[in-house]
Amino acid sequence: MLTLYHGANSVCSVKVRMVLAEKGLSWESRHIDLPKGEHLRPDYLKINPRAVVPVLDHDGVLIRESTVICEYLDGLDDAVRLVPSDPLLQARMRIWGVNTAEYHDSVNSLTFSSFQRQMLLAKSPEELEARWQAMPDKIRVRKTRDLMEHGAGSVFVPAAFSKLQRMCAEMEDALAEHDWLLGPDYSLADAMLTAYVFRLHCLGIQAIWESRFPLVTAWVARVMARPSWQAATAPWLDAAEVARISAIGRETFTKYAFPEFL
Ligand SMILES: N[C@@H](CCC(=O)N[C@@H](CS)C(=O)NCC(=O)O)C(=O)O
Repeated sequence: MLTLYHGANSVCSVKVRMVLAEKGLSWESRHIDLPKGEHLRPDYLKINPRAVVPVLDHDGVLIRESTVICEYLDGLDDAVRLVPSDPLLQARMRIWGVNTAEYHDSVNSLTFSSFQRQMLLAKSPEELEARWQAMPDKIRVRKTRDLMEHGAGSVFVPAAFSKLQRMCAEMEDALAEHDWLLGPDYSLADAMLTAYVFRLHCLGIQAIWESRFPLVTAWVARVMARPSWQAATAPWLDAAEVARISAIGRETFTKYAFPEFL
């Protein structure tokens, strides 16, 4: 049995849910409420001492790291194969996988300078202090605090926009000759990248690609038309929540320093 410890609106969780949907695998949900800090509780720290989601439990064996989980899931059956068989395409797919660490860090900066900033600012000083104390990664604590304190004025935000522009440029290059990132066939690379695009779409800042990357814009329309987009997101984030996040995202990023992206 497959059980996924995941967060409703966590990009890394969306990434794994996207692959589960593309593969048509059935799974059980163990929802971890990140805003409430459930990932910092002792029982979850036994599942993942790094205090992050997602974690896959396959018949009692735990697998961590979303990119690794995605490839693991693909290997479970042959009905739909998302990992290409050609070694060169596999290498290219894994480069996308490695790059997701940077994409994640960048969307995380936009997330915690906008709607998750509001979630943190609503907490009491005592609650916040307890949260910082419980987070095992103290560098992450410093970054999150900076984003909470300075919002879109944080030093991390222009760096994030610049790296996300690079992500789009890399995608535009890859899409020059085919519809999908590795060629004519949809693959794990497309499924993984969809999660980051989903977050930016939720934040209402699609202009990052719509302003200058036509092939990425067409790719986004294609991934949004796949049933996996709805399956991986709709049960966990209703339209009202997406509209709320989008309003905050637009407000945060137009008000400050980045009109060229919007
Ligand atoms: N490299 C990890 C990153 C996991 C990660 O950072 N997950 C975020 C949600 S997308 C999280 O759990 N954040 C908790 C926190 O920020 O305290 C992966 O890809 O699985």
